[in-house]
Amino acid sequence: MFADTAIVRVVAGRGGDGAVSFRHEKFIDKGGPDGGNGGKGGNVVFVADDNTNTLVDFRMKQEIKAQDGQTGGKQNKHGRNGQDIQVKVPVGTVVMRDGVLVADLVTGGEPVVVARGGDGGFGNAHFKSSTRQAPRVAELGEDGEAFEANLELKLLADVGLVGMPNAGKSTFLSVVSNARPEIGDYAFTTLTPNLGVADVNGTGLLIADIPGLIEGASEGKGLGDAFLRHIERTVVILHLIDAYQDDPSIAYKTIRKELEQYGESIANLPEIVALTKIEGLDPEILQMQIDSLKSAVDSDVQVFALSAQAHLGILPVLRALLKQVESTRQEEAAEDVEEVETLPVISLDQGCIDSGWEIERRDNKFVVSGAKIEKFARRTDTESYHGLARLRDIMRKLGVTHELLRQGAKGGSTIEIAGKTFTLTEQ
Ligand SMILES: Nc1nc2c(ncn2[C@@H]2O[C@H](COP(=O)(O)OP(=O)(O)OP(=O)(O)O)[C@@H](O)[C@H]2O)c(=O)[nH]1
Ligand SMILES: [Mg+2]
Repeated sequence: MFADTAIVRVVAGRGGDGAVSFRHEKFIDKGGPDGGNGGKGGNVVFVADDNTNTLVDFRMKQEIKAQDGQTGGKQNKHGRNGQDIQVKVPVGTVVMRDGVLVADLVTGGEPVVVARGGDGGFGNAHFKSSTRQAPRVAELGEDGEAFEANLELKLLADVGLVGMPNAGKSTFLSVVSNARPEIGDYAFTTLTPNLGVADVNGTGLLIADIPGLIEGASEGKGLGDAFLRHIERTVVILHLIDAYQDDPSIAYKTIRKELEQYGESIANLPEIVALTKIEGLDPEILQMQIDSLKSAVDSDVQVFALSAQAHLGILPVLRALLKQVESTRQEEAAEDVEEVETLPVISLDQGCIDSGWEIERRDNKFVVSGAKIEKFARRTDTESYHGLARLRDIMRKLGVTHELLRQGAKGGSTIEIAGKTFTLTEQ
């Protein structure tokens, strides 16, 4: 079975909790704190794999979960980090979360972290200082990222073959490349995309052949237009048209309309048009067909005539395709250079978490938000006296407490940070 879309829940590992522990030694009544840190939760990692070409495996999976980090132990023993889970996906897989792009796996073998494991909490040994000899506070581990991932496979080919069913797309691919797609004298022989590499003067051209389109494909007629997603990332469209019909420009316009309906990502791609199966055609009739097509296409669109079966007129088409691919790739490379030059340098240093915060009144609560204070709150065990004491201390240092009081909060007021609730002061 072929599948080019799938939905799967990805769950990264939770960080392990830090431990509270004190050294027990002979003759020493109470030693220093020795509770170790929790381990980091494992990441969910996708790797684009050249030998995988469908997302069908994900149709069977409900959830992909990485290992949790382990809790810290006595004697400064750090909890073990949770193991990453690595999953193979086809090259060209796009991962979306709530309509936002998370990852685009365009390079084979390159691992991409899709969901990040939670950090482990610090054990009490971490909180020892000259003024605090016996800290009883330890942090909780943080949850790993978890979300429903929408996967879509969008092939990364140079050339996309489009046309009506039976136009000769698969035959063309089989003649110019190493691919051996199914060919038949009936509509919808091709049910899933085929890929092949054509060798043009020593340069490889990756060509994608998809099922035929018919009028109304964008409304789901025939096999619909879902397979057009595989054409979206190609450089150029090769639109093939069967020469055995009264007026090939009608077929051309029909398919063109479906491409426009699909959207700009395809409608704006450069296009090359070719009449197929011309080996037995009377030259005068062929010329009429070509003229009719030329009057229908935009002035910058080239029109060719070929026969895949008789190996006629193929090379000029391949050369024109290659020329288009090379010039587009050159333009893209130039654009990339410009982007690199103008992009500001963004530091990904985890230490630079925004310490800004704000307070909002909601129901009877004071809700505090802000990256840094929320991170601390997530790591706080609100059941623990020492944990809460530390969080309240951090709130004081960041100036949150002062502002809360100014806004009318009292000792018994409910404070909410990162979904955790507690009172402003110890009651
Ligand atoms: N005479 C002649 N017949 C051809 C030529 N190319 C393809 N055909 C025939 O046309 C029919 C359709 O060919 P396919 O390559 O399967 O067409 P397709 O466009 O892939 O069709 P779908 O997969 O259904 O969209 C087959 O019977 C082929 O043998 C050609 O150059 N000359
Ligand atoms: Mg076919």
